Amino acid sequence: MDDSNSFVVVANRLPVDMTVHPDGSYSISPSPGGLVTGLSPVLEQHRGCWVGWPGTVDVAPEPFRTDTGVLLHPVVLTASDYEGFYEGFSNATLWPLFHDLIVTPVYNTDWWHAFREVNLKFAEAVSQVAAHGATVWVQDYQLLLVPGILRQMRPDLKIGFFLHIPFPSPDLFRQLPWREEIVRGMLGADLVGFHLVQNAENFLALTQQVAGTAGSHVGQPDTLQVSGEALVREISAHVETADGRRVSVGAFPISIDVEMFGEASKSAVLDLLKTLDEPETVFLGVDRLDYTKGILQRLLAFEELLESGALEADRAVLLQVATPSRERIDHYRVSRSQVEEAVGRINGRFGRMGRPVVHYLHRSLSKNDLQVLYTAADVMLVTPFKDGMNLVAKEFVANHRDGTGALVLSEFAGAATELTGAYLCNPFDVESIKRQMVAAVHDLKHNPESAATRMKTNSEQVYTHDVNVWASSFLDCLAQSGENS
Ligand code: GDG
Repeated sequence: MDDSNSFVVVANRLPVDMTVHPDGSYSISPSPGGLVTGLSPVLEQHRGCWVGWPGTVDVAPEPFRTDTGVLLHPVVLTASDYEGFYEGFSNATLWPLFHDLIVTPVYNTDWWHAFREVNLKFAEAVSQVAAHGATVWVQDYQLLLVPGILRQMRPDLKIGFFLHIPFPSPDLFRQLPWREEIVRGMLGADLVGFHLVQNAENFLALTQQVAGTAGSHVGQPDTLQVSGEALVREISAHVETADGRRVSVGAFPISIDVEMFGEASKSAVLDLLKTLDEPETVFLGVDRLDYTKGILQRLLAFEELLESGALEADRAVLLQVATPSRERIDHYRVSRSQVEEAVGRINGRFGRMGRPVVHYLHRSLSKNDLQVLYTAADVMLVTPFKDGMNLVAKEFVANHRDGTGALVLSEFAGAATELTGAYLCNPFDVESIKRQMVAAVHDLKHNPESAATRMKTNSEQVYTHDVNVWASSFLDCLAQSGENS
């Protein structure tokens, strides 16, 4: 196997689904997503390699090339790695901390050790496959330590790091018992990228505190200097590290592959609407079943609108797809049972035989089926308490390029900074969600021109800033970054 790759992506997951059969054999199928689409041209052009976990514990296939020539290099994780690194530190410590403590993070030293060990495994795998002077792009919160470890192992590499989730304010981040190691890990990169300027500013403020210039909270006085202000798709902010490197910091809002989210087949949409008994208004929610996504509050808003008569059960339906996610973690189980209890209650109160008001699926749908739902929906409900970006919102608006439909969007989703035609709500305030749902329905019915202008503003933004813009702007900035000060 060729092991000299000049462009390497490293992410927690490989872009494949691997199934182990009862006889011990396994099959692998590609699972393309936005990240894969955005990076594919670069991966293909540069003899690229993708390092990641194939999704099953204790076994992994040998490295292999995809049809498009990308080398997939699996990292083996044991069941105990998976528990401590993935379910523990990544998803019960970092995830809630970085989403502003919607639930309380757990600080567990064994998990931290597992996190360090697994980050070392990923860094070793990259070090093995990366050519001299290669560009390495590290993805997301599960691999926060990889840039730092890799910098020690391979000073010749150009290293970029992108965080897909929010970066919290320094006051919250400072709770983390291992805060200095994490900051040092991130600063191993030449370019650290976030979705939003606000996230980048939080990170810059934190590094200043590490340097002791803003109150000496974290120690190591006078080792880090911050200059400039974070901008979008440009680098003008830098952190000077103790070893004389200059780390660039910027905002690179992620987007989608617009080709994948055009309008669905008309007949499939008509079939669905017929199955639903031709409702006047179709509300839609599509989320991983995660407590950050605000699914319960959205259901409560729908329920209260039915209760007050602002919506009529004969005329409105809510379709909610909740993709199973992190199901062994307690808070996810609680969240699921709350959502399912609310679905049962609302249907019990307002449904008829053969005509529920909430259609709820707890499974993953094909991209095609998802597209049919997007096209059939009148009002998309995206109401997370906190979200790095939220691609579902962008997929829906790309699907409604003709100006039909309306988007109700949480002001705490990263996408709210770009989708200025959305009906913005505060997801902590059920009244605010209700108001914006009613406003969206009202405009669609009585003010269709205004609704269409809003929707076209949204879709234009996404069509002119797709995932290719995201990937190429990050990689251009990475190419310019990292000069010694
Ligand atoms: C993280 C950050 C950031 C959902 N259900 C199905 C399905 N999906 C797809 C959607 C969308 C993706 O999953 C979800 O992306 P989001 O961005 O909405 O949310 P997270 O999973 O939390 O992603 C987020 C993102 O990373 C990227 O940086 O935007 O803020 O939290 O693409 O379409 N896909 C299929 N069936 C489903 O049932 N096929």
